Amino acid sequence: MYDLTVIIPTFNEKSNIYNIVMAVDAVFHEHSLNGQILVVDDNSSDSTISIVNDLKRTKQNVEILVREHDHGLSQSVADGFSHASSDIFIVIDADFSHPPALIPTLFREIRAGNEVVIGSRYMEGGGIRKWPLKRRVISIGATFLGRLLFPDITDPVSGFFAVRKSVVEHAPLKPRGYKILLEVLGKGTWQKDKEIPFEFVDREIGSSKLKIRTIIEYAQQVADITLYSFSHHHSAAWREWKRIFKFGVVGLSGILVNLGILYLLVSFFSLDKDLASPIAIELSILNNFLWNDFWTFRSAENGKLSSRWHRLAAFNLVSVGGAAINYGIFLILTRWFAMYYLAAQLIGILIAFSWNFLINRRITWTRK
Ligand SMILES: Nc1nc2c(ncn2[C@@H]2O[C@H](COP(=O)(O)OP(=O)(O)OP(=O)(O)O)[C@@H](O)[C@H]2O)c(=O)[nH]1
Ligand SMILES: [Mg+2]
Repeated sequence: MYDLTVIIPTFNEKSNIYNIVMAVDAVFHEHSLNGQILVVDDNSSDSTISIVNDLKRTKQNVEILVREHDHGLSQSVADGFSHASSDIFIVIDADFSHPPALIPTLFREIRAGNEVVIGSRYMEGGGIRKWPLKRRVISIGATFLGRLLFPDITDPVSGFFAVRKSVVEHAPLKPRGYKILLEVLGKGTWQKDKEIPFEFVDREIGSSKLKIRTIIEYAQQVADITLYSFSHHHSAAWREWKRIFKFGVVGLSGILVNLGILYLLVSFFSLDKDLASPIAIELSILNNFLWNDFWTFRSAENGKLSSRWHRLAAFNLVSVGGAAINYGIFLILTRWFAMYYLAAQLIGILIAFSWNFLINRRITWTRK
């Protein structure tokens, strides 16, 4: 039994495989880690397999799994999970895009109680070197979709991560495409995660395998995880649906507060309507803020805006923006598209609601 297993998926990596295995093993030695190296190869047609077999003669901790069916990166990593001889898995590319030197950090963070530890390109301190614009745009799009499901995670599609066996052991992974991490986050059982920044370096040697099909498969995967979360309430994405639901309930309560106060001010305090309305609006924003802060996002770590006053200010600004969006959409739909005014207002409300939730989730109630 090893303390950890480093899983290296490979397909035609003859120019990298020797160096990456040696580099990972050197890190094990340097940090006195009892680690296994598991190469999961999709029956490469170059010499990748024989190079690993040569390495195995001198290094007992090196294993290779050669797959002959169901070719694919995610499938290979999932097979690696079930063949590893330890309880902690770290996945790393063969082409030195991910720094082996971070392996001990990922391992330590898992030991410290995190169940998933992600090497992030998109958090402060992380980055991407030498990527053509097209790759950047695709990656940012993919990350955006993934972040809708896991808003606290900056890089839910990273290929460099550590995970405990217990997270994936019973998970009905349906691996396809390139984004095995998203599948792990969506179907696995976990509560605590952590991200570590790193700089992704584009491969120097060997060829890239990104195809247009990859993008389609990714969209299917996001849809599949979304459906899964509706029926599996232990999943991480379900935690997010609960927040959205609570945010909606709070929004409805805000309407009652808004109308109630307006009525009180006008009927009982004989206040001028034009003055009473903005007061009622502001008090309903305050109502919503308090409910969201104490209920919807009670368990949020509130890393970025740690002071409640700052969160209130942010929420207020976002709400004013939401109201402007609501009104703008109302005007556009009724004037330009001659839409029935109530339908136009409803569409405005729904879009403003999405705006309010997404922006507040990113700014007001987000972790550091
Ligand atoms: N087992 C297996 N490994 C794969 C497959 N496709 C890619 N890999 C490996 O997965 C890792 C990441 O693949 P890359 O081709 O580097 O993907 P990328 O980093 O998105 O793209 P480039 O670096 O630009 O080529 C590398 O170690 C590849 O050898 C596959 O179908 N099966
Ligand atoms: Mg690569």
